[in-house]
Parts: sequence; structure tokens; C-alpha cells
Amino acid sequence: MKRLLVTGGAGFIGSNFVRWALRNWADVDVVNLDVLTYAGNLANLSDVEGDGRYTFMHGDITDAALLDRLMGEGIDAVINFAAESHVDRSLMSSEPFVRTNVVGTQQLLDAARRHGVERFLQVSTDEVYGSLGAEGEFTETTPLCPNSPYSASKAAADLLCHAYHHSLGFPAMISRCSNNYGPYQFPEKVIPLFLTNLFEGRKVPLYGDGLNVRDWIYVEDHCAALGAILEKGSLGEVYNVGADCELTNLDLTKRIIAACGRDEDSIEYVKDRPGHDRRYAIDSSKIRGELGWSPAHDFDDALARTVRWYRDHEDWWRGIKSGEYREYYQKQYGGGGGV
Ligand code: NAD
Ligand code: TDX
Repeated sequence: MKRLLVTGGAGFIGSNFVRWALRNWADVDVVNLDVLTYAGNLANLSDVEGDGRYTFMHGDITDAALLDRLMGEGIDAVINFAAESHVDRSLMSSEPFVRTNVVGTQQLLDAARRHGVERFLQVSTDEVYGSLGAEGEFTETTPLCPNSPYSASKAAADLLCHAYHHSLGFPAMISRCSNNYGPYQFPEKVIPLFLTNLFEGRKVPLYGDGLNVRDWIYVEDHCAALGAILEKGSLGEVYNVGADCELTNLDLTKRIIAACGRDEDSIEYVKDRPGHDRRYAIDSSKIRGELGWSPAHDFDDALARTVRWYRDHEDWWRGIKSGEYREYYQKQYGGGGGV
């Protein structure tokens, strides 16, 4: 692999991955294609701008002509992060989710096929499996049962990747990771939203009874797993990625509050998310056994590191927390929380 196309590299996980790839693969050139939606921010990559192996291209993954030009210059592998990624937004309007997550993936697959790309990694999510009860974990053979327009659009893209491999021999692979946290995460997602609210002296809006469970992984560990799949993964395979760190949202919130030195009066219970998946838990034994990957970060240490990053990067998140998002959250959930 000489030239890697990263789509959505200006977002949270994509920007962490671009940095990871440049640090770990000395002989790889990285092209970052990103249309810069509200979630894309070139400031996320200001530290690698001067690296001669890195190029940014402003553009949309649904633009077939642009993809032809770009891939015509020679791309060996593609990793697709570009997506609309927030469940709550997908409940307001699913159109951008279908456009980018489904049509965008189809355009990328077709362009990659036309230009003989050798490896294609679709960055998917555990949310395609739906919701678990109190017991059990998602494996790669758990049937897909997405419950939000976001997860439905990600599942549709996964099925396209599967079909292109099965029927057309296209070299696609799929990763399905659990909830990420770490630097550069947009403060609409629960951890940076709660941290920045607490820094501002505001309350944190906990949905429903606060007992929904998420399985947390530090973004660097996810990036290392994606690197392992790109390098060593078998074509046509799905790999679950997770760090065995299940927490209820209430437990998570208490840890965030403690890390910020505040007390539990900061919690404001608000209306539940419609269709809110109750529990996610990932069985990642396949990637651990077959590719030798395992997570390197402990949750409490990595959370403390994340808290420090947000404390030290106030300029980064203050600009983002604009009146528009605040209005949207107030309308949707009421109370004093939200972005
Ligand atoms: P994000 O919202 O932070 O970033 C998405 C990026 O994609 C942004 O830079 C945005 O500008 C870009 N983008 C959106 N539409 C585009 C288009 N049409 N063309 C080009 N670029 C476009 O998302 P994230 O949290 O970093 O997630 C990245 C990927 O990882 C997504 O595919 C998501 O489904 C998946 N994922 C996320 C998590 C998580 O916890 N955040 C977990 C598992 C999987
Ligand atoms: O204000 C909030 N209050 C609250 O209680 C927000 C924003 C969330 N929550 C709850 C809902 C979830 O149970 O916290 C949990 C996490 O919510 P999000 O951060 O919105 O993440 P989630 O819906 O679990 O999806 C995330 O993980 C999987 C990413 O956004 C997806 O892109 C990824 O696929």
C-alpha cells in the first residue's frame, strides 16, 4: 500500500486515524477527501499540514467525477470514514444520512472498482446490530437489526460492501466498532458534550433513566485496529472492534463529573431519545485472535487524558457550541442541557 485515500479525515476518528497512519507507516502517502460538513474541521489536522506525505482534497464522496479524477491519479487502498454520524440528527432528518452513508459509499465502491483499488475498508459501527438485552454480546454473525435512520444507513452501506465482494469480487472489508472517545470529538456526542457543559458551569442532560449501556473504546485503539485490518485483514471479512468496557450512561456521567471536580447535582434527567438502543456490547475475539490486535488504553486513564485535552483546547470547542445547536437541543429535549 503506497497511496491511501482516507474519506472523512477531517472528522473525529478520521483525523485521529490520519495522524496514526502518518506516524506508523513511514512509506504511505495519505490523501484526505472531506467535504467539511459541520463535523469536519481542518483545525483537527493542523499539526500534519506540513507533512509532505499528506494531502487534503475538499470534496464530496457522492461526486463520481471527482472520485474518478482522484482515483485516476493512483490510489491503492481506501478507508471510508465519511458519514453523517449522529443518531439524534438522523431522527430529525434522514436525507443527509442516506445521501452520504448509502449513496456516497456506493459511489466510492464503484469508483474504487473502476480504478482497480486493492483494498477497501468500510468503517462501520456496532449500532448496525441493534440493541441487546441484559446478556450477550454482538459477534460478526449477529443479524443486522438497525433501529435508527443513522444505523439503518450504515447497515445499508455494509450490505453494499458485502454484495460487491460476494458477487463482483471487490476487495471490501468491514469494521464494526463500539463507542469511541478522545480528542477532537464533536461536542454533540455524549462525552465531549458533558465535559464542555461542565466546564461552562452548566448541567448535563441524561436521557431517560440513564441506564442504557455503551461499550467504550479510546479512539487511538480503534485507529490501531483499523490499521491492522487494512494491513492484514482478509478480504470479504467483517471485524468487530471493542475494548470490553461496558458502562451505563449514569456510571459514565458520574465518572465524568468526578473527573471535572463537580457534584451529581449537575445531572439533569431529560426526555429519552426515541427508539433509544438499550445496550451495546462487542465480542472482539475475532480481530484479537486473527490479527493480533488488542486495546492498549485503560478507560480511566484515557478518560483523564481526554478531560485534559478538552480543558486545554477551549478555543477548539467554544466556537462549535453555537446558538443553533443549543436551540435544537432545547426544542428536542427541553431542560438546560445540550450543546
Ligand atoms: P464525524 O461526524 O466526526 O466525522 C465525519 C466526517 O465525514 C466529517 O469530517 C465530515 O465533514 C465528513 N463527511 C460527511 N459527509 C461527507 C461527504 N458526503 N463527503 C466527504 N466527507 C464527508 O464522525 P466520526 O465520529 O469521526 O465517525 C467516523 C466514522 O466512524 C463514521 O463512518 C461512523 O459511522 C463510524 N463510527 C463512529 C463511531 C463513534 O463512536 N464516533 C463508532 C463506530 C463507528
Ligand atoms: O445529551 C445526551 N445525553 C445522553 O444521555 C447525548 C448526546 C447522549 N446521551 C446518551 C445516548 C446514548 O445512550 O449517551 C449515549 C451515547 O450517545 P451518543 O454520544 O450520541 O452516541 P451513540 O448514539 O451511542 O452513537 C455513537 O456510537 C456509535 C456515535 O455517535 C456513532 O457514530 C457510532 O456509530
